[in-house]
Amino acid sequence: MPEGHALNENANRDPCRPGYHFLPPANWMNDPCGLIQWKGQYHLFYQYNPRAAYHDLIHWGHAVSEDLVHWTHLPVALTPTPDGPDKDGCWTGCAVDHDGIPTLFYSGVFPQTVCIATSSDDLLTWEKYEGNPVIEAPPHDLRYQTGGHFRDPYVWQEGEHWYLIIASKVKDVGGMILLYRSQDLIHWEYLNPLMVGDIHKGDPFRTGTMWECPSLIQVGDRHVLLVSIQATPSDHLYTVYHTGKFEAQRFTPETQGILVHGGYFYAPQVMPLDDGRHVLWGWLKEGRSQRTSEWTGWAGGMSLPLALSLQKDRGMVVEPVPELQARRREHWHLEGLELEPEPFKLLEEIRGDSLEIVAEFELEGEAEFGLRLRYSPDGREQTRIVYQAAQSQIVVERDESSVSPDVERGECTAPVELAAAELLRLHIFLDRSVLEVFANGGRTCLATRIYPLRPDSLGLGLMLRSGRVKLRSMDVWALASTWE
Ligand code: DQQ
Repeated sequence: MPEGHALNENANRDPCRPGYHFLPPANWMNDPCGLIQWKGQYHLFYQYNPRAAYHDLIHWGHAVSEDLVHWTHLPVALTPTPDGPDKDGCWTGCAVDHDGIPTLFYSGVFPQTVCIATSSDDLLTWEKYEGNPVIEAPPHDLRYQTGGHFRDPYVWQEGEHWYLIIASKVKDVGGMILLYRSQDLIHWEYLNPLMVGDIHKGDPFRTGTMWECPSLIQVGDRHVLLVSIQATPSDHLYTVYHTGKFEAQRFTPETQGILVHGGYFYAPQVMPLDDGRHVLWGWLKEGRSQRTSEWTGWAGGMSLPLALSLQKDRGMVVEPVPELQARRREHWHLEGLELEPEPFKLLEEIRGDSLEIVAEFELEGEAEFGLRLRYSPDGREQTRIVYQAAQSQIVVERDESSVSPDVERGECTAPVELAAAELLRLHIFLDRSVLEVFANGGRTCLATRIYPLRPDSLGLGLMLRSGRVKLRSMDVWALASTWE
């Protein structure tokens, strides 16, 4: 095991632990950070407590991949320095290439500050800047309003300047992003707020009390601003995107929306790839108690790598990268099936807890239909992915997803607007306790968690509640785990 990691045998015995999503060897993980492609390799850093399965004394874990699919753990990259500005944790930040010198920006806590570290051995080991912190507090005039909340720096270069945005809040008003500028990455000049939220606004979504993990990327002739929204320190709502223009130190938003629905995907960061793609990962939170996480010895995982792009109407599209097809193993294909109302029948030949499903449905009128998965032979454990045409939404119904009393239940929903006669196309990834659903080419994404306990909760079937629906085609693959 590389330096700084610890194993916990319980983690590998937990049947809910995902097999093909990126996870640390054990213990706690939250935000991806410092994502960078360096000399062709993909480097993933993440918020990490290597000692226990809860958020405490956060380090930066580190892994590398040649293909976005298989990962190798590397030594822990950043460890809090006793008596340093990061003595209580190395929180989220980013990575930049500073004329050939890999440079990490991260949040020192407490108080919250901006610190940097550089590497001279291709990202393997990191040296903290002796003058840390490079920004020691929010701008003086804003100190009272921000309450010292000032974290998650994100840095990029434009012309002869470096820009930095950082998350904050204005007391009783809402979240805020602050903009800074520098020529040397050490001395930073505060410019202005880039965006301020409104805690009273509920439409089209709530914008919370505090913002976290901002990032700004250029996609074609537009910019995309990602912000993760916190309602209370323990209530992470979701990540929202704004498309628009960043010009003359101001961001003018044009469209906005929730990036991934469901309530379990948070704090994503984008890795710009050499081939021009923008690939992002988000933290997948747990949906069971901290007590269970501590018992099983692990908590938190990374989403699949998702490619972000913009449609002509500036709508956001987020799709799993095609490299993931390397995981496909056994394959099943079905086509031309009229869905039938009860009694519900399983697709007898298809079973699994690690599956990829691509399905296309033709529907008439206000149909309600979908799939059941992780289905136990007696139906006591099952999770349903349902499309409700009348409500133009997909719903993941989790009330019976586990016989365990210690799991979050209820519905996770996401809007899916279909044009007249448009097919419903679902792309589903199931990885034991992780369920990610992409509808109609990534126009809608939803991520959620389920924790079936029974080893025979492996069934898959189609269901119809109302209307007429034909399955035009369905492909299912069993997926190999990360370490195969
Ligand atoms: N998690 C980090 C913070 C960030 C939050 C701490 C978001 O830097 O604001 O681990 O999950």
